[in-house]
Amino acid sequence: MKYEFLGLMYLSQILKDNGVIVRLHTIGHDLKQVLEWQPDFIGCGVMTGSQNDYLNYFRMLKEKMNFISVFGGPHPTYFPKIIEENCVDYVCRGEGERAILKILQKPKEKIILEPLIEDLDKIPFPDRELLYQDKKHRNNPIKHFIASRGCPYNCPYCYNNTNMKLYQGQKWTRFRSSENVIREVKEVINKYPTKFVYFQDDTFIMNKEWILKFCKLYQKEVKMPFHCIVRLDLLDEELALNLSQAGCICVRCAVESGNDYIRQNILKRGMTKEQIKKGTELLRKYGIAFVLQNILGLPQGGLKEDLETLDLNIACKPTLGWSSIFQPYPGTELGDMFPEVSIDDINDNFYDDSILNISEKEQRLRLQKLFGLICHFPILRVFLPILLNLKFDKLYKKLWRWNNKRADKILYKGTL
Ligand code: B12
Ligand code: SF4
Repeated sequence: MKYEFLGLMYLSQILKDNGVIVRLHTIGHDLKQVLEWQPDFIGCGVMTGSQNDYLNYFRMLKEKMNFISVFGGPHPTYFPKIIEENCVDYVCRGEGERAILKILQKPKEKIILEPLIEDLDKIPFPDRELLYQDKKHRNNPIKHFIASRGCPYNCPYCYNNTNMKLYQGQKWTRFRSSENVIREVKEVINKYPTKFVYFQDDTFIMNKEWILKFCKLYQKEVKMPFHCIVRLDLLDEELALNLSQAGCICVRCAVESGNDYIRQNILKRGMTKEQIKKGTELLRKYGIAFVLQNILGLPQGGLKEDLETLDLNIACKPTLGWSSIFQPYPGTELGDMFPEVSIDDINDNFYDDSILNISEKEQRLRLQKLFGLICHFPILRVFLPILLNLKFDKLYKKLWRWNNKRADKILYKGTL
């Protein structure tokens, strides 16, 4: 686990505050301990792609002991039908802080969806001890945080859109106060080895007033290098300056497609090429390293459109040009355009293959592997028509890994 699973840590703190004893178990590790401990409840946070691993594991556990199982996290949120599985006793849809306490009372209803918590400052800080008992996590110099919940945009390939529908009539996008976030960051820095702060918010700069205040406070009170995710159309001179002064040394931002029709009409990004280029110019001007994220293999386009994406990236000179292959996630607007795709067809990686019957598939899968390398060495661009037809897939995968590692060193300024 390179990432910290904040959702579970948030729930653990809520449970501990309510007198519950909580332990972390990673599937496949120290099963004997779980069997000896005999917990009353076992919960899991599941993302689409790994649901069958969890179901199989819980089936095995259920054969060995009695306990109540609780399935939460994104997958059960969007696919509550998982309750029909014998090994699933409760499903928590959406935010778990209120739901988990309700489930402890063993209610009759089996699918729990509680209203959103309006004031995020009221949520206790995540229980880091849960994860940091493991030295590898404790000593990881990069510590993760989240300052907001939700995103106001409506990209049809993203589950954010699905959440908005789930919580219709409630305020989906919410922010913690800057003071609250900074208090948590300081607590973590003082208690655990930390050299780098990683914000995993969907769009960290969506509220200009909030982010400007945050930057000032962070610069004064924390000063540690940090990462966040930005939308390039929201970046302006003032924001880029403030982010860089506060210590933001790297960001991730999505271009998604270099083809105007696909980006604007299919992916509904609401972002022009000019805005993308201007945003990246600002990042370069203020010395902020950046990863550009892209989606290749969209069925509405072919290799030509994927190459347009590459060319736009090359023009933006990213620290890392990064791309994945389009996955039609059922339950998202774009995913539902492919009813032949079942949720069990989706695997947990979107790099190696496309489950759709896309044109020029082999070449486009190769382009995904070579994407970052060509952005870094644009001189290779002229050789692409040849490179994409060579069956050097193993080599391309190695180059892809090498280039990601190279970029990580720059992005995190040697903290890794
Ligand atoms: C960081 C992140 C990751 C990290 C770590 C994930 C993690 N579990 O924390 C990594 C890199 C591993 C990751 C991987 C992927 N991710 Co991701 N990721 C995120 C991101 C940006 C933040 C997660 C986070 O910390 N949220 C904040 C916490 C507080 O919320 P939470 O985790 O949802 O937890 C709350 C509830 O879900 C619930 N809950 C969670 N667990 C449990 C357990 C129980 C028992 C209960 C009762 C409740 C409960 O209570 C929590 C507190 O309210 C989210 C977007 C987002 N904003 O949430 C996408 C998101 C979760 N990822 C998504 C996707 C698509 C993926 C990938 C499939 C991408 C890919 N193809 O590679 C993979 C999945 C790999 C896999 N199958 O295991 C989708 C979800 C898709 C889905 N249907 O599952 C999201 C929602 C992005 C989006 N908007 O579409 N991801
Ligand atoms: S901006 Fe990002 S997080 Fe927000 S809806 Fe679009 S893809 Fe999802």
